[in-house]
Amino acid sequence: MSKVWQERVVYQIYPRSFQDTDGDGIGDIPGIILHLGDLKNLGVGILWLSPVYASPNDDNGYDISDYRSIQPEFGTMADMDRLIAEARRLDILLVMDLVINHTSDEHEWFRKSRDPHSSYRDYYIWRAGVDDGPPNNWTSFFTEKCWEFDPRSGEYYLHLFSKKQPDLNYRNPAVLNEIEEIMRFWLDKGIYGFRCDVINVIYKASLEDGERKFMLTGSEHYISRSGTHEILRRLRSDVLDHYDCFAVGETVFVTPKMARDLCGPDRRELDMVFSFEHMDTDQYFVKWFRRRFHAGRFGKVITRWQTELDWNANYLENHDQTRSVSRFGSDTAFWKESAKMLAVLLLSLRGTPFIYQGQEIGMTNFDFKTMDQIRDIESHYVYRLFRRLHMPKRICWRMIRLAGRDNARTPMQWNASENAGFSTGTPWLRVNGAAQNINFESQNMDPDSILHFYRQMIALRAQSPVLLNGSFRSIRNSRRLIAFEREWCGEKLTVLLSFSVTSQRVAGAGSVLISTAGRTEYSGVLAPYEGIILRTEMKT
Ligand code: ISL
Repeated sequence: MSKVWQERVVYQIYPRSFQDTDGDGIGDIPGIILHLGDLKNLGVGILWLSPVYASPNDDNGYDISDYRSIQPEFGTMADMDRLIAEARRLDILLVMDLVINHTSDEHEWFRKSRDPHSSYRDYYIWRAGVDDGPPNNWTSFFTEKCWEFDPRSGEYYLHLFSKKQPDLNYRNPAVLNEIEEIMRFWLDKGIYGFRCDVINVIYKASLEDGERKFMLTGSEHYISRSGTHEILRRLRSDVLDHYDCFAVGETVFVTPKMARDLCGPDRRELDMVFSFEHMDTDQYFVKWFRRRFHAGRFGKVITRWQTELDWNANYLENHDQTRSVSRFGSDTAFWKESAKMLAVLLLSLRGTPFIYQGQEIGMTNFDFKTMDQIRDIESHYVYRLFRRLHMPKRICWRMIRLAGRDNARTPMQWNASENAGFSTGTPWLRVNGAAQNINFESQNMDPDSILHFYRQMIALRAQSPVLLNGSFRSIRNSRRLIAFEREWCGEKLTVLLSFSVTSQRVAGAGSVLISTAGRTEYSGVLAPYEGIILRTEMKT
C-alpha cells in the first residue's frame, strides 16, 4: 500500500518571495496562510517551506541562528502554529527544511564554541593551521576556501558553505542529541517531516587534503560516507520512527547506487532523495558552464533513475535552480505549450512530484541586467572568482544570468499590479517584468492556462492507480522526444513529450487521457512541445 507522501503532490514555498502582508518587501507566514486555499485548489497535499527559522540571512535562512524561533521578518511562532493548524484543517501537511550540516556563526552554540575551553568547542570542527595556512586544501560549495581563522583562539573552523555557515561536528554525540531534540520540537507541533539540506555531507570521514579539483576539492572525504549512514539510521530510529512523518534528503553528487543506500527499501534512513544528475545534463563540468539543453540526454538520466530506484523525489525546479520553462522548454514562442508539457513530465513519472512556487504559472528566469540587482550570495562569490581569473565582465554576467539562483527567487507573480501583488513595499528582490503577462490572477480566470493544466494534471495523478503505482519503461529519449510507458494491473499509459518547435510524427495508440494541445483523439502527429498521455487496456 502506498504511503501518504507517495500519493500526494508537494509544493515548495520560498517564504521570502511568496507573499508579503506587512509591506516590508519580504514574504511572510501570514502571506502563506492567505494562499492556502489557492494551494488546496491546485491539489497540493504537502507544503515544504524553505527555512523560516531565525537567521542573519547570509544565505537566505540556510544559516540558522535559532532552530526554535521564527525569523521575525516572517512572523512569530504564533503565526507558525496558526499556519500548521490552518493547513491541517485543509488536509495539507507541512514539511520543514532541516539544515543541520551547519548553523549560522551567530547561533549560540557557535558563539560559545569560539572559546577553546567551552563545552561547545567540539560542536564545530576546529583545527590548528598548517604552515601558516589552513588545516587542509579543501574548497567550499561557494568556491572560496572553507576554513576561517579565528584570531581569538588561534585556530580555524570548517565551513563547506559561506564563512557564516560553520559545519557542525557529527563525531560529537551531543550534536546529534541536540538535533534530535529540535526535530522532536517541530514534530510535536504537528509537522509532517523534513527536507534535509545537503544531508549526505554531514559526516567528515577525514580532514586530509583532497585531490585537487576545479570545484570542491576535498569532497571525497565527506560525500555519502558511512558515518552519515549511521547518523541517519539514528535519526530514523530515535525520532522519525516515532511519528507519522517522512524525510526527503537533498543529496549532492549522488549516484543511483548511493541513493539506494540512503533510501532503498531495505535501508532505514531517508524515504526519498533529491538527486541532481538530470539537472547536470545541460552543463559542462559545473553549472556555470551551461551547454545547450538536449532532451535525449535529459531523458536518459531520468530513465536511469526511474529504473534504478523504486521511488524518486521528482523535481524540475527549486530555489537553487533556474526556471524549468526557460531551461528545458521555451520561454518565448512556445511558453505555454512547453510549460504544460513539462507538467505532464513531472506528474507522470513514478515518484513523488515536487512543484516549486511559480512553476504552476510558468514563471520564467529573471530579466535583470546587472550584478547589483542580484542578491544571491553564491552568485556574488562565483562572479568574484571568475573576475579574479580575468574573465571578461560580459562572460561572467552571462554565467550568472544563465545559472544564478536568483532566477528562481524573484517574487511570486500574483497579478499584473505594481510589484505583481507580492508586496505593497519595495520587494527584497526585483519582480520579474514578465509579471504583466505571467501571473496567477489572469491564469486563474483562463481555463486554457498553465495553472488550470497543473490542476488537471494533479487531479489526474491523484485518481490514476497506474500513475501512482505503475512501473516505468522508457520508449525513446531523443533530441526531440521523450517517451515512456507506465503499467499497472492491465492498464498501460503511454506518455509522449515533444521537445520540438515543429510538429513530429510519433506512433501511439489508445484513448487520450490528457493532452496539452486539448485534443481528444491522437492521429500520430505531436504538435510543437505537446505532451500527451494515451491509455490502453492490456489483454490478459
Ligand atoms: O545551488 C547549488 C547548485 O545549483 C548547490 O551548490 C547548492 O548549494 C547545494 O545544492 C546545496 O543546497 C542547499 O544548501 C545550501 C543552500 O545555499 C541551498 O539553498 C540549499 O538548497 C547551504 O545550506
